[in-house]
Amino acid sequence: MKRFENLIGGEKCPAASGKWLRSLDPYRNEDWCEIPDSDEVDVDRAVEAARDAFQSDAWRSLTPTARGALLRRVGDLIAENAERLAELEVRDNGKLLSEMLAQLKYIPQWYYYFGGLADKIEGGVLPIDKADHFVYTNWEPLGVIAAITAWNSPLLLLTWKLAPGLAAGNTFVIKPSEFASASTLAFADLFEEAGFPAGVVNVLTGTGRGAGQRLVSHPDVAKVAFTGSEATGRAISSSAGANLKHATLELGGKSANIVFADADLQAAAAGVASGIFAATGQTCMAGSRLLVQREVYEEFLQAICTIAEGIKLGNPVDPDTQMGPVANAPHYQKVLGMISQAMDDGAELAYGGNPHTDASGGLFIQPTVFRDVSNESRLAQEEIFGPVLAVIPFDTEEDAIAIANGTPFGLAAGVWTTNMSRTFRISQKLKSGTVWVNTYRALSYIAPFGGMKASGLGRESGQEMIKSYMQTKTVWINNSTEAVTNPFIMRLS
Ligand code: TXE
Repeated sequence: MKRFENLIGGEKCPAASGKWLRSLDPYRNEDWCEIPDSDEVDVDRAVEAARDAFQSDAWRSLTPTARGALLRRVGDLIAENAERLAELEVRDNGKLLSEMLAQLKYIPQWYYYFGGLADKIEGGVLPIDKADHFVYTNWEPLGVIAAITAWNSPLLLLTWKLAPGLAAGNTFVIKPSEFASASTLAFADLFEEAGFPAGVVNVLTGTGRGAGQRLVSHPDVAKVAFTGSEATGRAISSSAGANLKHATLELGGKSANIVFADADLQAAAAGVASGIFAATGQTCMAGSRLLVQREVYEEFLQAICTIAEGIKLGNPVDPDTQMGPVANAPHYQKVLGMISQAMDDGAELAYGGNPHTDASGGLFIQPTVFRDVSNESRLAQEEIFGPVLAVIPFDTEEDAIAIANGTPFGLAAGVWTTNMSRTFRISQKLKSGTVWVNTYRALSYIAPFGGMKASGLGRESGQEMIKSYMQTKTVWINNSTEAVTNPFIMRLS
């Protein structure tokens, strides 16, 4: 079986304990590789390597312009290795090769963008209110960043942290999800190939309990950048708070796609299907609630069920496949459990609801649609992270806003309408970090992304985000030749 190793301080190495975890190919439903089962010993070594690299001349003496050049070089290497890395991701999480390859081809843009930004973060000279003082600010990196990622899009989620964080001058210890670590371990090699000093980018694999917990509470970690479940996000936030660390948290969602009767219904149906069935529904931004205005409710529901019925499930590397398997065995059981829970709670199935079996033995679940769902039900309130859509009718714009905002989450929302003034009104009132109008699942390195309420803290991507990996320093220089007037009171004038 293929083995991948940690990267710590520039050295490829197994876990100090010699233990390995197996990783599943969810399409073949068989283990295909082993990754190190790292523990506290490995975490401590990796943080030490990152801390030493942060303090080293090799990293500190690089000008921001030189760091930017390294980021652009790594972007080129990612583009050159896109196919190989996408294939590893697909093997580990069963998502479509077409989707993972499209991500890999776009990922370099984050490195080009933040590489370009590295030497454009300027401090300022302050027009200070004290005579004979020269006061300036500058932006400094935080130190060692712990990046903890989920299994659904390992390299994209990592890049959202790594590109701004490295551009800002930090060093990293990365712990990918134990369910899909192979691509991250292979990806990390590209940084040294690009010329980053050893120890700037370190990766170790292992479980949340075994490696993750120690990493987020390590005293030499300055910030935790996390993508994953709400429950783990809360645990990490508590730990970061108790240890006074910075944290950004990209958590789950229960995003609403809102379809008004005046919408282009054909375009809306395609957008709604992409929001919930693409990636087998395993995206934080999944549009897992569909709100449809009552005049077009039956017609639109029918259109969605027809799309669901026509979806081709199969081998994720086959270009004709539209939906791959669920990424791992515990998650497969969880999604099926939530479907049967919804049925026990009285939800009415409009399509699907069962495992889908084929000769591969893969972990397939039918695209599933529930109709007339109550927004108070668990089906409408809890993130399923699978191809399961809860359809809810509404009458007025106010109803739609109340239903859309009526969950603990606030990651994204989709609005389908041809009424432009409604577009502005509703975008202001939706409590979500992103609002897509007449589109869905659009992302860019230029556009901030992240959640309100239980969907997280902080944002990723966009110019401002580089500063979430930095802190300000204020320097006061007294030019006066006179002695301090009164040493026993604060200098206020
Ligand atoms: O996520 P976790 P899992 C949802 C989805 C899924 C559920 C669980 O519903 O079924 O979360 O998935 C690390 N300290 N999402 O188990 O547990 C862990 O090792 C430090 C939504 O994969 O949140 C992994 O690297 N680290 C989501 C990462 O955290 C810890 C994407 C995520 O694991 C830790 C994925 C701890 N105490 C799943 N516990 C989204 N919103 O995109 C775990 N980890």
